[in-house]
Amino acid sequence: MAEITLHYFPIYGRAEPVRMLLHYHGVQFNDHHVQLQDWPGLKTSGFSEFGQLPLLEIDGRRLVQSKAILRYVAEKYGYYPTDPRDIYFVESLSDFKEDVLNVTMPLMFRGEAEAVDKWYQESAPTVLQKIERRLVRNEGGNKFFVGKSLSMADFQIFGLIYDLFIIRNRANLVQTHAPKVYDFIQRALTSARLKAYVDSRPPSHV
Ligand SMILES: N[C@@H](CCC(=O)N[C@@H](CS)C(=O)NCC(=O)O)C(=O)O
Repeated sequence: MAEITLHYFPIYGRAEPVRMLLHYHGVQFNDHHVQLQDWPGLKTSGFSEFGQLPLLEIDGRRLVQSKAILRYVAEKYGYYPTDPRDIYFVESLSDFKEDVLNVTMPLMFRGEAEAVDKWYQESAPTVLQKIERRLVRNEGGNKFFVGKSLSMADFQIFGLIYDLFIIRNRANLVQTHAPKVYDFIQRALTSARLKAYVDSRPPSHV
């Protein structure tokens, strides 16, 4: 089988749901961490169509744009719905997650502790409550985010909550403002492959 390679910086960020889905599904892939000093050369080489990472080499193609990459692997491995209503719920959640990342990633990157704390205190509760409401309106919140089976949205929200709250000692915020989401995270961690991955991955530089 042709090799699959994911190129991204040594951070979780925009590539992590793709890594999580591939690990969960048991897909072998090379997880290439591009070091910052190597990036300017790679960027100007035209390797990435839009001059950004992540980039996934798969099926003889180079795919760019993290959400499109995730959608591609979700379709390929069976985590993308076919019903238009479910597609809407997956995509709107995906866009909401992106809105959150667009705020939090620059904050984390700049490493301004005060601004980060302010975000957790003032904005995080509302974000969590919105995600909780989405989960609860599907099957009472006891299963998946969309429909009756695991979808791309579950990987995105798992990645967002796990990396933004659980590993940053903010699990209490999730328990308080999004208890069903907290249970969802615990359920996801019963997947041996996903758990093995998150327990063994290198720390994110951001
Ligand atoms: N919309 C793009 C954004 C990609 C993006 O901003 N990538 C950043 C890292 S998270 C990057 O490549 N930065 C280096 C650069 O732009 O030179 C996506 O979702 O993939």
